[in-house]
Formats: sequence, structure tokens, C-alpha cells
Amino acid sequence: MPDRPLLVTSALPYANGPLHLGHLAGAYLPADLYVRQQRLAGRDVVWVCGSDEHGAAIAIRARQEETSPQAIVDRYHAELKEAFAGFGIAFDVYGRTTSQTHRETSQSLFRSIEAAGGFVRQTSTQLYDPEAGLFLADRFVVGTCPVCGYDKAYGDQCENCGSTLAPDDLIEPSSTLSGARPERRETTHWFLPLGEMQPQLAEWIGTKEWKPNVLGQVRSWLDGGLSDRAMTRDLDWGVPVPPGVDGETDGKVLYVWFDAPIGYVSMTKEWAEAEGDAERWRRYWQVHPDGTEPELVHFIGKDNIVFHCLVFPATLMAANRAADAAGNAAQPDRPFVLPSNVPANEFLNLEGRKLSTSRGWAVWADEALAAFDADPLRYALAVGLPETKDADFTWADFQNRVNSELADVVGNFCNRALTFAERFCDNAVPELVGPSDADRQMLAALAAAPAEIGRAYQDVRLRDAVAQTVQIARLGNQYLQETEPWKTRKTDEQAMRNTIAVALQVCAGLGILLEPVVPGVAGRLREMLNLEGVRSSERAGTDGLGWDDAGRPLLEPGHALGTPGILVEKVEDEAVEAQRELLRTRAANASPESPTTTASGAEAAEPETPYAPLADEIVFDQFAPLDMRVGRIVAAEPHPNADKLLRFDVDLGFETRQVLSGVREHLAPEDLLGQRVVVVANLKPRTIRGLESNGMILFAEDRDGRLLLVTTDGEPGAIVK
Ligand code: B3M
Ligand code: ZN
Repeated sequence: MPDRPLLVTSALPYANGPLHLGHLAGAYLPADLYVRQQRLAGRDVVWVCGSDEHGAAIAIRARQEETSPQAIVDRYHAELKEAFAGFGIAFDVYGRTTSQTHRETSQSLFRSIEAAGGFVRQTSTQLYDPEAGLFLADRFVVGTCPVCGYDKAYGDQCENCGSTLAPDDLIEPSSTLSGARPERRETTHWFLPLGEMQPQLAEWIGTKEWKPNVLGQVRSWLDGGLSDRAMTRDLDWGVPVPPGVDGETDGKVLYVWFDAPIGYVSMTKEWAEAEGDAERWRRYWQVHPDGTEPELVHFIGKDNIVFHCLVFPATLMAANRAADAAGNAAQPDRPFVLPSNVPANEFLNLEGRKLSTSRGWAVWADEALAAFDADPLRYALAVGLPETKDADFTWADFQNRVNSELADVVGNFCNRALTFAERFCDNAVPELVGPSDADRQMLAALAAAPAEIGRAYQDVRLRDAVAQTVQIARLGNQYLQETEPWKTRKTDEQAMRNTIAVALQVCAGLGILLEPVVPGVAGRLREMLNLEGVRSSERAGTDGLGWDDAGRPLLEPGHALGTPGILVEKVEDEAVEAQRELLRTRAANASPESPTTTASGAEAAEPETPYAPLADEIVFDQFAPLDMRVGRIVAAEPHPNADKLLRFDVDLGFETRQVLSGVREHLAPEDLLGQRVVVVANLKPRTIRGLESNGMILFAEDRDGRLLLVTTDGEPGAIVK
């Protein structure tokens, strides 16, 4: 079966802040690894991205800085583009959602959905700032939390007690723009009827074998029941609601989460135009006349899951239905494909703490690139991608990974083979004559590598793919250790020449296999091997080497090599210490105020990411059987046989009990000692890995999956009800 055309997208970063390593590890480096490999494997792939230049956050930021939104996005679009290029992030196109093509594309989709009755109009009361002349988006209202009384709660959430709020819930609300007291005004918006579309969405999702972290989130949204979502806003910055649709369009723009994903389509159009074939975008977005369905893969961070797995697919479904309903033979539009995979990543923490741009706790791409080459940064990020759970980036780890793996394993192996060839084989590839078992085994391992590593890429198991790539170099080092060419040079010259011949073939293979991860290193390696112009017999006549070529002996006997040199520089202690210092100073100087205005990436979207919806209603009789008590933790230590568990002794007043909790990755035993917590005290005992647990301590799970203590002032034994 011929490969389906593949469209890859990476989340469009908001053009209101610079790029940091957390962004890179979320939606960009993973996609870059994947796409580079797919391109090498000969896949018909286009990868689109661009700046997300709309949204209330940018409009507000402009007001605060007394400049125009356009000036803000112009500045950051250029910065983002440059930072991506510096990291070798090789999009096929990097567009902007302020482009004319994008405006037309998103308006035309809006209009056709509207015309086919795909939206419902709803009127509601919202807070309006009479001084700024604006309706206030959630985060632009502060006031007193009705739940805990905290006086700086936002319109969507109280950061003190964590309650989810609506702007209307706030006591004494005020506008963060002008300080004015907002008025209530009626406004009408176009809603995507997600409630009504839920069965269709659920059926479609039901066929997907996506990552568990992605499906888990989607299911919890579906279980909670989808509610209709407004796809327009009262704002003066954005794609205007197209005139001519039924209703008042003045002062209304498309909701940024309606237009931004359509940016993927507009940017594909712009790519096609630049390629000189304006209609070619359809090949990657629409079902082909022969029924072929292109594949659509969205790389995103976990905070964007609901939009990519439910809201955008719903938009595309609505557009498809509209095209159907129109049924116009004059302009038969083929249906859009829905995403085939959404390999969302979790978050990257930094030195053990959550990334926070407003608190200065971030590593900016330009700073990192001023200190290091892109490749070592790419490598360290790639081996530690937050693929299945949040991951932590530390400078110590960075140094260690680069020095002990990229330099000591990969760099060292290639260097040994190349310098040996230079000194003892006339800097040319020797002929392999009568290979030994060790020679054959090494070549067999190389031959198997492209398929095996390729599978990991195909399945978006990128950490595995990178580890397996380094493993080839590790085997290479072991092979040199075993065959000892420095000895056979004197005792059996042909054996030495065989070793070098084989080792050089492995280097050539690595020159391809390393390309997705560390393109700079791979390019230098190919140069040292003088691979330019080399083709495998399978690819004679083509203009490059492909992924599968990595497994084939590419080098002919007598092939002249280039000049060997250092492939990977080690990272010095001072260099990483300087980075740590930079981080410390910035964090110390940062003001912890107003995270929304400086936020980008994960933080910016936070207000859009509610916790899982409420579980089904219960009656009091279902709650009553729970006997919860206050307990004081009097001992806390790791479970001797389980990595994830802590063992506690909890004083419940009337007795002290052993309780086990799976919180070892989240909390340090010494921080828990003496704390008064809530314990479900009548839970049936359970034995886990040899220890009995007599109850359950309650914890709060926050947005990034961290568990936090729920403490109380009650005394041990007190009843919690
Ligand atoms: N700009 C949110 C974010 O950066 C948003 C992504 C849009 S993808 C279509 O998290
Ligand atoms: Zn509160």
C-alpha cells in the first residue's frame, strides 16, 4: 500500500513571548525528530506551524504596554521564527494567523458552517469594562473569591483555593485593565453545539488508539458531557466575524481557538502557493478522489488536548456537513480529514520546579543557544522528552547526558574509527576480507537498526528511538574493544583492516540515523566520512541517502575519507554553572505578578484548561458511609519494595496505623512528618508489595499532575464530614 500523504502540525505558539525549552520539548522538537525521520524514510510529508497572533491576551498586553497588538506580534513572530531556526526546527512553512490567506480561510469556514446552520446563537450576560470599552475575558476580572474570600481571585479561577469560578461569581469585581467596576451587558455569540455533536465525536474517538494520557483526558471530557462553546468574542483584535452572516457582527471576532487550528490549513495553503501549486494543500487535508485519506498528526502539549481532539475535529465535522448540505456541483468540496494521531506531550519542569515565565523560571531559547550548540540541547531534551509523564530538565543532567552519551559514546566511537583509519589505513576504507563472527554480528546489528528504530519513530516513541540510535554507537565501541585493532595491527593486519572497514560502515549508518536527533553532528560526521555523493545501490540515481540506507554497507573499499575531527564537544562545568546562576538571578528578580500577560505556551493556555468535569451526582447516603478522620503523620519513609510508594504511620488519636500512598515522586518524606492530614479511616485494608495499608490519605492533584497534601488544623481522630 503506498504511503498516505502526511500532514504534521505543531501547536502555533502565541506571538506574545519568547520561546523556552519547555515549548521546544512539548510540540516542536518531538515533531522535528518525527518529521526528519519520515522525510528520510521517503514519506510524502508536510510540516506546518506558525505564530498564533490573535487572542485576548495579546490585545490586553498591547494595552498595558501602550502599543498595538500588531507591534507585539511583529516583534515576537520574528523572535520565534529565529529561535526555531536556531534549534534546527525545520518546518516546511512558518506562517502567521494575521495573514490574508488565514483571514479568508477562517472566515470562509465560519461562513459555510453558519450558512448550513452549524452554529447556535446564544445571548448571555457578560462583564463589560465601560472605561476600556471591552467585554472582559475571564482573566481580566479580579475580585474576591466567594469560596475562600481571597481578594485576588480571577474570573475563571481562585488561585488560593483552586475553585473554578465564572466572572459573575466574583464579589467586588474589578477590571484589570482600567480598575473600573465592570457592568453586566448582554451579548450574543455563535456557539459550536458540542453537546449535540457529542455522540458523533465520541464515536469517532472510540476508533482511536492514541496515547493513554490523551485518551484519558478526552474521555473525562466526554464523560462529563460536552457543553456548547462560543466561537466568537467581543474584541477588537482577531479575525472579524465575516459580514453578511445572520446577526450582529460588529465588534466581534472569531474566538482565537476557532481560528488558530484553521491556521494549520491556511499555512498549508501558503506552503502550496510557495511551491508553485496553490491547490496542492488539498492533497494533505482532504480525502482524495480515489478515496485515499491523508494522515493528520498534531504535536501539542497536554494543555491543548481538548481543542485538538474535540473542538477542532468538531469544527471540521461541521464544515464537512456544511459542504455536504450545500451539495453544490459547481464547487464540489471534498471532506476534510480528521486527526489520525495527537501525540500530546506532558510538561517539562525545570530543576525540579514547574516552569514559570513570570517567575523567571525558564530557560529561554536564545540564551541557551548563546551558550551551547543546538545539538547538545536537542539531544538532552530528546532523551528526556515528557512523553508519558512530566519530565524534569536540569543542567546537571544536560551536561551528564551530553558528555557521557553524545560525546563519550557517539563522538568517541566515530573518532576512534576515523582516526584509526587515517593513521593506519591511508585514510581510506579498507576491504573486508574473510569477516569474523564479530564483524558479521556488528554488520547484522547495523542492518537491523533502520527498521527497528524506524518503528519507534513511526509509533512516536521518540525517547526509545534516540536511545536505540545511541545503542548502535555503544555496540560499535564494544566491537572495537572486542576486536582490538590496536593489537591486531601488529599480529593480523587483515583483521585490523576488517575491523576498521566494519566500524566505518557503522559510522556511515550513524551519519543517517543521527540526522533526526542531532542534525549538525550527523552532517559533520558525513563530511568526515566524505559521504557526499555516496549512494547505496538501491538508490542509484537519487539525490541523497535514505533512512534504510543506514543499514547497508555504504562505503566501497578504497573510498577516500575526509578529515577526522572532534564530533561532539564536551560541556564544561563552568558553562552549566553559568546557566544555573542565570536562572537563580532571574528568578530572584522576577515579580510574581500577572502571569497571564507574559505567559506563553503552557501558562497562557492554563485558564482554558479546567480540571476534569464533575463526576455524576450522588446522594447523601452514598457519602455517609465514608469515615474520614484527621491523622497526624508520625513516620514517613519509602516503601522498601515499591518505587512509587511511601509508608506512613498515622496517629488517628485512638490508634496509630500504617498507611501506604503512591506519592513518592511528588513529596519528600521529611516534608510530611508532623503534618495533619485527612484519612479515609474505614477503608478495607489492602496489602501492597508485602505491607498492609489501613486507610487512605487524601491528596489534591493539581493541573500538572502533582499531588499536594490536604492539611487540616483538626486534632488527630477528629471526624471530617
Ligand atoms: N497558541 C496555545 C498554546 O500555545 C495556542 C496553540 C494553538 S494551536 C492551534 O498553548
Ligand atoms: Zn478561593
